[in-house]
Amino acid sequence: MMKTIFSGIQPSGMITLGNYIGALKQFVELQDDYNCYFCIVDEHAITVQQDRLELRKNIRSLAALYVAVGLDPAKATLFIQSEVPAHAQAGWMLQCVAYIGELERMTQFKDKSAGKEAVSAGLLTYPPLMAADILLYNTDIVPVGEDQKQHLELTRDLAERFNKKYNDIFTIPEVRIPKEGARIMSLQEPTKKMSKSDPNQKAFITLLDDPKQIEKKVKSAVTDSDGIVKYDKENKPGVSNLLSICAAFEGVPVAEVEKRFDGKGYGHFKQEVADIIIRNLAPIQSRYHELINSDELDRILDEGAEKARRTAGKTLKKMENAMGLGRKRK
Ligand code: ATP
Ligand code: LTN
Repeated sequence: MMKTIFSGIQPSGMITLGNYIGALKQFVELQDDYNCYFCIVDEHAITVQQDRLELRKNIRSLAALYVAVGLDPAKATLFIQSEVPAHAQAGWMLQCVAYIGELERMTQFKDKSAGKEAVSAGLLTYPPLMAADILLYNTDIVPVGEDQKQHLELTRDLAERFNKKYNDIFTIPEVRIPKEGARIMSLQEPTKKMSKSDPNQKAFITLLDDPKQIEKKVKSAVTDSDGIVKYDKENKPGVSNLLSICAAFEGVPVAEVEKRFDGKGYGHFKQEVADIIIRNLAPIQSRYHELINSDELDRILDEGAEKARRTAGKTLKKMENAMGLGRKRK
């Protein structure tokens, strides 16, 4: 039987090169060989305050990007998390299986709550909801960027704990992290990951930035004063990051890109990096603009939600039966 893949991206801002290289690009590569579900996890996005209209816009934009990067709705199920109520329901059940201590140890929680006064309870209980997303589809593999590894480990722990305590119903999922570009760094602080909710716009490139913006952002990317294009993550994080971006776009090892710039200065290097990004994003952007206001996009999302509801509903019933909720149903 075909194995199942599930992954999600938060509509918490414009999709960045980090999201593309770490997640979306893998999704496209996997869709032919797996039964795929790709979700727009809007319920995860509201763990931090979102503007209502912005959130709506970002949800639709992410949906259009899913298709524009090459996901084929005939092969992969594309849907919005909040349109499949089983996620929130299963998320609650898994919150009751998770321990506060293990949730407090999550680095994403620590990073996002650091220095804040009012931290939502949802920010802490985010991982059981993510576990619900994954486990509802009997997922075998979860393609994500490096930063999600810890959440995946927790998902496996929760699934195993549930299987042992209640009934053996969950498949234990495996994480899949790309070889190149699993962690694209901020262009302004290359020791920090590129993040779509970074308040500094110059820190990230979005999939919808125009050529001028891309060129400007790459040219102002923080590097070093060596003047040598060489991959050295420790001592040259900025240059290494730009090399990783090229390697990921071209699907070649970093060493190969590095060789091409042997003896070349940063000015030349950055121009080439900008050109590679612009060239690769152009077809995505033109498809995006065709889709964004189309009825086709709504049809895709309606069908996706319907299919997701069917699969998720079956697992939810099994979970309710295992835990003894409500009355026994088939
Ligand atoms: P936010 O800033 O709102 O936390 P984000 O940009 O970190 O968002 P997510 O929606 O949390 O993005 O992540 C979606 C997917 O993109 C995940 O699989 C995540 O691992 C991947 N991803 C996010 N940032 C990067 C990055 N800098 N490099 C590689 N992959 C990334
Ligand atoms: N936690 C992820 C987003 C996410 C996800 C998922 C990823 C929510 N549910 C299920 C994979 C599978 C993030 O912050 N990037």
